[in-house]
Amino acid sequence: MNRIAYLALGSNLPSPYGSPQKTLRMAVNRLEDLGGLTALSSLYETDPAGRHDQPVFFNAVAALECEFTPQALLQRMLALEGEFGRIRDANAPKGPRTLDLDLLLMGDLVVRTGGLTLPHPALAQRRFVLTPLAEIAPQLQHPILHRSIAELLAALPDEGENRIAAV
Ligand code: PH2
Ligand code: MG
Ligand code: MG
Repeated sequence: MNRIAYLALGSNLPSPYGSPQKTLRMAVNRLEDLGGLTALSSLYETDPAGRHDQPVFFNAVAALECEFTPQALLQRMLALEGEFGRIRDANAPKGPRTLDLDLLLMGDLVVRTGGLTLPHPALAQRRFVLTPLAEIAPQLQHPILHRSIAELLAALPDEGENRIAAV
């Protein structure tokens, strides 16, 4: 059965494919090998959240219609991150990265396993995710919070770590 998966893309370091902006465009091309791209947000320039001593981020959200289980899709996303030069530093969990691909939502699936939590646990707190997601799917319902993406974005406190601009 096909489902729509919503994926967050982020980059704040150049990858073998070039600048963060070029990296995200190339990553979207590669995502199209995994399913049908049904929507893509604008690209946003965003202040780093969580750790401030790092370059600005570029973020976007894509909707991908695919047949994979969430675990199988996540495996492919992690392989793509590696292909784009992502090095995981256990000591810097919120540090700079060439490419970050996060699985946000997949239909109304709720999953809690060691390697995967759906919906993404930080989804409702992150302006750099909710803004692009609200651009392509404002009425999408969060299957646990039972709020739409537009409602979650409107409920975010307007303080700190919040500068976000479409580029
Ligand atoms: N990702 C993080 C930590 N902080 N800040 C912004 N603006 N955008 C991100 O994608 C981001 C972040 C860890 O995944
Ligand atoms: Mg992330
Ligand atoms: Mg990630």
